Amino acid sequence: MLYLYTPYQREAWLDALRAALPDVTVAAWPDPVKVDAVRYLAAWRPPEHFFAQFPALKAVFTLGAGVDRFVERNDLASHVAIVRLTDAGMVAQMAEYVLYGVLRFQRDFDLYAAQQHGHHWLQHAPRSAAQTRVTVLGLGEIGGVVATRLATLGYVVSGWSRGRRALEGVACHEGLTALEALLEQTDILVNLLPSTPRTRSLLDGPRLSRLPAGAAIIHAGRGDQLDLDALVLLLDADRLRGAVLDVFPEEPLPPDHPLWRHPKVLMTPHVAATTLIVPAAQQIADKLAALHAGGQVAGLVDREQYY
Ligand code: NDP
Ligand code: OXD
Repeated sequence: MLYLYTPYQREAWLDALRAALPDVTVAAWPDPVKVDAVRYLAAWRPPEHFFAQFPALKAVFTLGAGVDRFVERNDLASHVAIVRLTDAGMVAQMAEYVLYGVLRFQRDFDLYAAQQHGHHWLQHAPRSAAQTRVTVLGLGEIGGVVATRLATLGYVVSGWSRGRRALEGVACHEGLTALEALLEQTDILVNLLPSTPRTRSLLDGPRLSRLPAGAAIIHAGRGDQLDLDALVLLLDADRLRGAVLDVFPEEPLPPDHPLWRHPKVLMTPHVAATTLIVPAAQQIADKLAALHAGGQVAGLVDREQYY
């Protein structure tokens, strides 16, 4: 049996999972269930202690790509597999989101929007893609595609990951020392990292200060990776040009936070790439079948690495 916990769109998830798993009994919280019959869970943000009630649990399928809210829970025994969504329609959305952000700064749409506001007519010298250095942090399922697509469009793309990666058209780097040097050669920084103990607070004041004057940030990984106070200081000092922010330490951001009104910031409510229910349900069904058959499962989380 597969039991579903989701705070969002419960009925749509139930329908999609039942359609994708015709031979599996699917039920959803808060409907009563025989807890010892539940082998699999499909879940997003369940309350504390939720997982502990299922003694025969084999795997949890997450309803998103990021697993930061799963790996550190103490109600998930270490033998229970955590399997995350891989792509399921998110890669295309993220590639669009990042491209929008890159074009905003490369083609000066941020400046022109501000000028329009002030009834100000001023043309800026164009900057080509080939003159724009974009660095993508995180070269996984999502970041890898984002980086190669930007390279195809002619941007000068560098990428950064934990281990060595090779991606066509992308100068790939790894390790913290490489990051410091990379930041100094970045016009637009794109963050697509998972939240782990090593990436939390990664983009702090000193690292942000390494970006060249006039650099911009597109931030769609996780909210705990970017120091917002340092960002505001650098924007206000005109050291940084602007930011496109999709994820925040607290979501929604408190109403009195200065970023809501910041003229150099475009904020979106964690929508850079949202889970598409039907392809995601099909993916969960395929992963469940592979797991059941003892095969390789894409998206199996390495709990030691936190992603
Ligand atoms: P993956 O696990 O496929 O990729 C993660 C990438 O981050 C890998 O390249 C990995 O390196 C790299 N990485 C991890 N830790 C480090 C580190 N310490 N130093 C350097 N690089 C590191 O994840 P996805 O691409 O599927 O997703 C990435 C993240 O995007 C998610 O975890 C989530 O936080 C965020 N996300 C945001 C969405 C939104 O709407 N804003 C939607 C979906 C996801 P290596 O290649 O060496 O393993
Ligand atoms: C995800 C997200 O991790 O929506 O899937 O951020």
